[in-house]
Amino acid sequence: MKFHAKKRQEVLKQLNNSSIAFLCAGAEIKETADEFYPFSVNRNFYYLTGIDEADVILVLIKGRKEEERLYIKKSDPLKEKWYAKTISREEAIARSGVQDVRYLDDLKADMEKVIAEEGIVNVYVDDEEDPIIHHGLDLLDSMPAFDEMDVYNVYEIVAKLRAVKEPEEIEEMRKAIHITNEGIMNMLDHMKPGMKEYELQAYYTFVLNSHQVPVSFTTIAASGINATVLHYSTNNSVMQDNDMILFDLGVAKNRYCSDISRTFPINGKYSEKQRLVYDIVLRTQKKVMDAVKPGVTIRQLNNLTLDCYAKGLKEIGLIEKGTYEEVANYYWHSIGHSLGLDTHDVGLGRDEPLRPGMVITDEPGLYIAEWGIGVRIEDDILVTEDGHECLSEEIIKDPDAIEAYLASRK
Ligand SMILES: [Mn+2]
Repeated sequence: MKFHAKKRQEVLKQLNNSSIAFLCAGAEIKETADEFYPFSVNRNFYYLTGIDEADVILVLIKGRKEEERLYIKKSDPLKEKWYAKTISREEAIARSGVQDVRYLDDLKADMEKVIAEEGIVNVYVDDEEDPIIHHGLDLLDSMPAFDEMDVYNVYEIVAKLRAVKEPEEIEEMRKAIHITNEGIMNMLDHMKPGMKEYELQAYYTFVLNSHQVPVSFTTIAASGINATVLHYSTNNSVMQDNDMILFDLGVAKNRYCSDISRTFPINGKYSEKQRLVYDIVLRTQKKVMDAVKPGVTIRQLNNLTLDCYAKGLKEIGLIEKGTYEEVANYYWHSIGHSLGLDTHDVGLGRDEPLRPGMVITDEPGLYIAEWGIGVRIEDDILVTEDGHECLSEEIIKDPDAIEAYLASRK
């Protein structure tokens, strides 16, 4: 992708004068014995470099002149016979566009030189507060030259940039959504009462594996009353004939996430009550989508949701007065969130006006435990100059179309 160099320039612009910023890819984390967890790159580092590999450090220098450098590991021929090759200087240059690529062994000595020659007095690390992940603080501890300096956080600067997507990023998300759709359709083709939720989920996972992509978060496959638990993910119940199944799932394509929810009738036909609830959620979801445009906030969209629900739930006799407090018994999350390199992506506050290039989810749900019914419908929406584009338009959600499709299966 071509935007990394541009983003590094934007970060450099926002640093205080006489500063160094460190952005670390992160390290592999040991699971047990000689096994490691799948590597999960620091997304801010990845955003600025396009490099998805452990133990690489990006250094941005804003001294008397501006500079960018990458520090990589020296290759270890014996290790490479056991595992994979680590990134070479040529590859690092090609992927990131950073021309000055050096070895980690030289980092400390180099930094002492830079501090002296460039008059550096500030240092930025990339510090994620929740969960507490310090990308770079250990590094500073190991370099006494930084002891007396003011320490700043580069996290917010990068997070703000990440909230508005480049066209290449949106393309990756479109690919993730296509694969998600394929996985959902494969489940619909095999869905029948009596299966375990995880058996049906296996048809989804099969499609992901055949594209060699991981899930973007733990798949939720919640039938019947399980769907009233927002993050149910044990997925081990038997799917009953007259129940629905709620899926909340996604794919990560080159780390770019999709996040989709759909709720299907297990036997192919919604019951009257299920259809009542489904229609309220779908009507609300469409109303929210229609309202997405630059300037609107997530909080405003959520209030719109509450208004729709107050009316809808009163109509079907579940609430009396139509207050937000009553609605909160059946809907207690928010209408959506930013989507990108993280499923719950960074950089967009609830009261922040949407801007063109942002991608958000539109995911109202209703959870009616006394009826054993939970419905959530979620699409991924791109904010455009004059409104929005639903990126996940292709994924079936009209209830008549769903019933017709399920009836047409062989
Ligand atoms: Mn979501």
